Amino acid sequence: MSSATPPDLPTLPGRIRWSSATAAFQIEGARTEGDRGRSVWDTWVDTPGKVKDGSTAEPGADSYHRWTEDVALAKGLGLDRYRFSISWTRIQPDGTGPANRAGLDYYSRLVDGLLDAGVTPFPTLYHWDLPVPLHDAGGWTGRDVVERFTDYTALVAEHLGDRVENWYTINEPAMTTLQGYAVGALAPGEFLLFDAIPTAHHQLLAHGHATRVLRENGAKAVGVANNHTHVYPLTDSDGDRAAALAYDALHNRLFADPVLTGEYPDMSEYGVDLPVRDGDMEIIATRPDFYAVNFYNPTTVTAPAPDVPIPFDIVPTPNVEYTGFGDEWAIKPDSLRDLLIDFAGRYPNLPPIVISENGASFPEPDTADDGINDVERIAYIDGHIRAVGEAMSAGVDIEEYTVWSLLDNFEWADGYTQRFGLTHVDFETAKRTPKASYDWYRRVIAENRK
Ligand code: IFM
Repeated sequence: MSSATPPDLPTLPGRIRWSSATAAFQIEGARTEGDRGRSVWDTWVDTPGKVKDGSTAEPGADSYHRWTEDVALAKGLGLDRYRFSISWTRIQPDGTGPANRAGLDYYSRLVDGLLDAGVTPFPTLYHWDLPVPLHDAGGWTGRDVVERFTDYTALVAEHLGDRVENWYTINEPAMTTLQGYAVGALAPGEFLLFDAIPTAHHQLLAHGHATRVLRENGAKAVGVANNHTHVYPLTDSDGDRAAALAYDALHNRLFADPVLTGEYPDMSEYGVDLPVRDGDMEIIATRPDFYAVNFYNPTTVTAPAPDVPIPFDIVPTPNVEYTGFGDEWAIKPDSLRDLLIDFAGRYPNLPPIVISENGASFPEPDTADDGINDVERIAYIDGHIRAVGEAMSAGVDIEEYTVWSLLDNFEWADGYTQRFGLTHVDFETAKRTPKASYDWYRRVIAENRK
């Protein structure tokens, strides 16, 4: 990766909004404070061997107590918006019943603080922290969770809807289905393979119902944030091209098609029926006000060996550099451009796109006494902002770009081994130190406002 900051700042061919993101479990700490309940991620971190470095999210960046510092960081960047998530277990500790006052008050203070700082709050209702009792009742494999999520949405919307106009419903349903339920790499750690596919339907249905509830409570813009990847066959062989189509269907189309076309891609070859009931598809396909794309890396696949039960084999993307995750996370900004252009062609009624996450982790020290000159992160973000510009020039309607993340934080099963922040966090002291990328992103935002 580049060892020098690019000489000129990336500028886009039109005006967009600029944002940066975090998520509750990854930054808040304060696990039991304010009567927060337990989520599947609490179970995960309490299970020996599940988190790479044996760490927990406690106190982590401790944003529950230091949120004013984080609002100041968002303001200092000149962000239009700050994307954060609301912890279901702070609002309903057991996932049902009346709202917990302390939880509502915490997010209320955060929203007011952002508004006072001139930064628009853009919360996500669900970023993976499913309350344990709901998991015990079947989690996203069952249909009951849809009603529970709708009730939770109503509690939040009734309390914050007077000040929050823009909402993400669910973050990365694809990761919950594929990593959480199919292969068990993330909480809740189920290994259901293709039997995980119904969890996609229940999350998307929950998104559809939440959209209605949020709009009834005055929301101006609602959408789901999906994780997408541009899929490449390793070679031009028929087998590799078939593998690429299969992976594209499972990672991208399974989650985008229902929202944007009202239909699922054909999943019959996996022997799984999606549990669709009358009326579900109309609810899921309620037109979102924007379509949110979390993008990090492309995926290269090849045909699987004959005795393998899945129709693709994921292999390192060749001839590129990689992030701190090694060859699992290839750096290929033009794959973002190509994905966006493909989506605009694939979905004729595509709403405006919001890039709701984009960023990269690189090895960095635990302390930042001498500052952090994260030129690799700058090069990564620079390349992806330019890719957004190229997609805009090709006619794709893009209205927002978001860096993941405002802060170093708890990277799920990878604990603190992967730092994504524009701001370094010393996890011993929770001290925040803006990195070189923070100042660079501030200048990018200012330059693009000229
Ligand atoms: O940290 C995660 C985030 O919670 C969801 N999207 C991807 C990020 C980096 O892995």
